[in-house]
Amino acid sequence: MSASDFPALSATPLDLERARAGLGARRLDVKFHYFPSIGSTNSEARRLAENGAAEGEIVIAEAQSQGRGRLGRAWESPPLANLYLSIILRPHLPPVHAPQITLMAAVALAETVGAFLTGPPAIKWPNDIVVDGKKLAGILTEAACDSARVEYVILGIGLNLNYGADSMPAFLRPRATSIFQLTGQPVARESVLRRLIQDLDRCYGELEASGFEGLRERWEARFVWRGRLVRVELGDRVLIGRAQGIEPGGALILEDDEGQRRSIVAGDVIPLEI
Ligand code: BT5
Repeated sequence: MSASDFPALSATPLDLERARAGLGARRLDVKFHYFPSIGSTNSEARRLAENGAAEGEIVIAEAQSQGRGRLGRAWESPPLANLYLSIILRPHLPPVHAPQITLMAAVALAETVGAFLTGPPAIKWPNDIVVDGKKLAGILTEAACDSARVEYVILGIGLNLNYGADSMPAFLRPRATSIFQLTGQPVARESVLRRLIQDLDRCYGELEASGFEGLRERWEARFVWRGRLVRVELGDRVLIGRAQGIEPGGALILEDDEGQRRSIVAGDVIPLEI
């Protein structure tokens, strides 16, 4: 089967009423801002948050012309095939704990996609969901903080659903996948969206109620590189060591040959052994 075998499903715009049906979100009072096409849902969500938008407002688009990853990288966002959304959160967290939103979202996202796959998805610190070594989803969180509190967090999620390999640019094919590629079946995007919001709502509630400790075990259970030798690129520096899990605050623990432990707050992690 190829992507062109299900044009009707892949070309159908999102039915947000269908996604909402039976949603029952408690923590997030979901309100959609829908765009057939947009530059970046994160940028629009930021604009809305700056103008006072409430927690739970969600910018969602069928396509992005300037979908963003971290560090100026691009997120491939072809029309009508996947999910691209950005949720406005106004968490009661000290700024130092803002990175926990990314970790919480990774747990929720892994639980969501796990419901649509036979094999377990893995979490690649800090922001990727991978299956069989290929990236299925990415998270881009952007926070506005002052010294005492987080004003808002934009939680951006790109999740590949009905993205056929033949629709991907060649550079992406060896490193990315989709639910369709993994199962051979197209998936109703509304079902995944509903489930994703429910899982985020639940995990966000847990984070606010009991901190990241309550989610940490589930995060660690899916952590793909525990004990493995990795290279961490920190912009101008490179560190090598074994990834040993995460700290309560969400930093990656890297242990070098001499047993020295370091906390990595942000960076790119590349495995050095299979
Ligand atoms: C991420 O960045 O993984 C965060 C991606 C967040 C995208 C969402 S979509 C909705 C919201 N609005 C936005 O503008 N962004 C968010 P990073 O770890 O930097 O990974 C980027 C890398 O992933 C790229 O350099 C590619 O190698 C790869 N990539 C790009 N598009 C992809 C896709 N559709 N699926 C899988 N991998 C992709």
